[in-house]
Amino acid sequence: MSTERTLVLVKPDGVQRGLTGEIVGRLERTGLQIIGMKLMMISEDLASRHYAEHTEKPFYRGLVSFITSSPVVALALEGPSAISTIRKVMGVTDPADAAPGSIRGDLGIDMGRNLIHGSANSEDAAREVTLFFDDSELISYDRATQPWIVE
Ligand code: DAT
Ligand code: MG
Repeated sequence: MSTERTLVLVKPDGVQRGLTGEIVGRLERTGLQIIGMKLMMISEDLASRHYAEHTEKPFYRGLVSFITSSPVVALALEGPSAISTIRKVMGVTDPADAAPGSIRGDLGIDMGRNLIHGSANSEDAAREVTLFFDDSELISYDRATQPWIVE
């Protein structure tokens, strides 16, 4: 298990529905460490860079329109296997197929309102953390609980 960083967005639907605390709580309870967190609006420019891989998809316009429509909460999380751990806690893309116990499975019912973004792989994670956070916004700090989380 290598230490990784990953980017999470609580999407506009999560913030509007008052589920930010519920979602961030689930992320924290994994044991991963929050090293960056902020409420922000995503600009068209940031949205197009973040979702560059989807430019040609039929749902692209709706996706950009949705993600720029209202504030998101952006988080950078760090820890062992952070990327796959967050993807597991999120559930698969379509909430209708996402497992019970996952954020999307428990809290969502529609693909276009799936509550959370999490980096898909190490290349995306490195790119996305840099896209959303300046170095000065990421904080490394010791936790007294660390030995109770990682052997
Ligand atoms: P994920 O967010 O699970 O990484 P993705 O990167 O394939 O999924 O797609 C990005 C977002 O685009 C996804 O969270 C919701 C939306 N999306 C994906 N596929 C879609 C589809 N077939 N129809 C509508 N929206 C879709
Ligand atoms: Mg993705």
